[in-house]
Amino acid sequence: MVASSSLRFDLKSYLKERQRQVEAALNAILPPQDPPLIYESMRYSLLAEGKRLRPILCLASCELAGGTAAIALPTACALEMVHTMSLIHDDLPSMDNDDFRRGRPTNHKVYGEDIAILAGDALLTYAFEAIARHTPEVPADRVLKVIAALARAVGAEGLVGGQVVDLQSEGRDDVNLETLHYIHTHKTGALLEVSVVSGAILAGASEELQEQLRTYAQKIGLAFQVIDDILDITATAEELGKTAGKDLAAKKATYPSLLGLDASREYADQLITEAKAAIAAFGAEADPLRAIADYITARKH
Ligand code: GRG
Repeated sequence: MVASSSLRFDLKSYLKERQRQVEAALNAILPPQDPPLIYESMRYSLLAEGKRLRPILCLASCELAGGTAAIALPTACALEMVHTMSLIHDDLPSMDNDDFRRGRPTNHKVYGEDIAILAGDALLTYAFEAIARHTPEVPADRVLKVIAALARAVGAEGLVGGQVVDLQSEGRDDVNLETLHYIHTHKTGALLEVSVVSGAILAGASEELQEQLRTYAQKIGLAFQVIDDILDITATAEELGKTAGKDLAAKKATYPSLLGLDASREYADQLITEAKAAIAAFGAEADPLRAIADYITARKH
């Protein structure tokens, strides 16, 4: 049962305020420095218009688990840095070869491939430095757990693994649901999962609460990707801030291509119901996470 209080929760204002908070923190934690070119390139993609979903999930989860947003803010920034670097590298000519991202030309289009690769590398390494250096008020064992969980989510067990299988699957017509599931749970789901779980770890959540939040995150992570696949077909490039129809053009296996549009939407709805069921034991303190789950299926970009 979903708490009725979530229906009264003002998600629009919540997201706006949290986006403002995260963007101010990102701007402060990564100011322009020397050598100017690399910092300019890093900031170009990091501060471009994004939903800030991963940092917001981290803050919300930390608060649900009894912590403050302040203790999770450096980790929230790190999550956005990792996410941004994955977008920069994903857009490179050797990967997805995309010209447009977050409503502007992709990083390599502006700075060249060499600097774009280095900007991604620098964002990735700085993410871990930011957590380690800027989380002094949290016990060191929790910070260490967050660093280990993020490293695992990003490497060959997570984003990198998902991206590799995605690249290997390109142009093949025998990609089945199992492979698609692997790609998405690793390429997209792993970072969303660690976003939620890291907030809980920083707050000192019990193992039980961490697992409830992990289930919530896994469900919304998959739903997020199913909706992403649907939007690639149904939304315009203007709405998406990136090229639309790319999956179709590349004949990529997607949930709509394997299940059909209607069944894909039903699947996303079912995942969101399951996500909310995982946190049903909580009251109004879980309203942000419930509302974000609903937003994932309602979003237009
Ligand atoms: C992480 C070491 C390392 C390397 C990168 C390129 C790569 C390996 C992985 C690809 C990961 C990727 C781009 C997954 C897609 C995730 C996704 C659905 C992105 C869109 O997220 P939104 O809609 O974007 O939250 P905004 O711009 O709003 O933040």
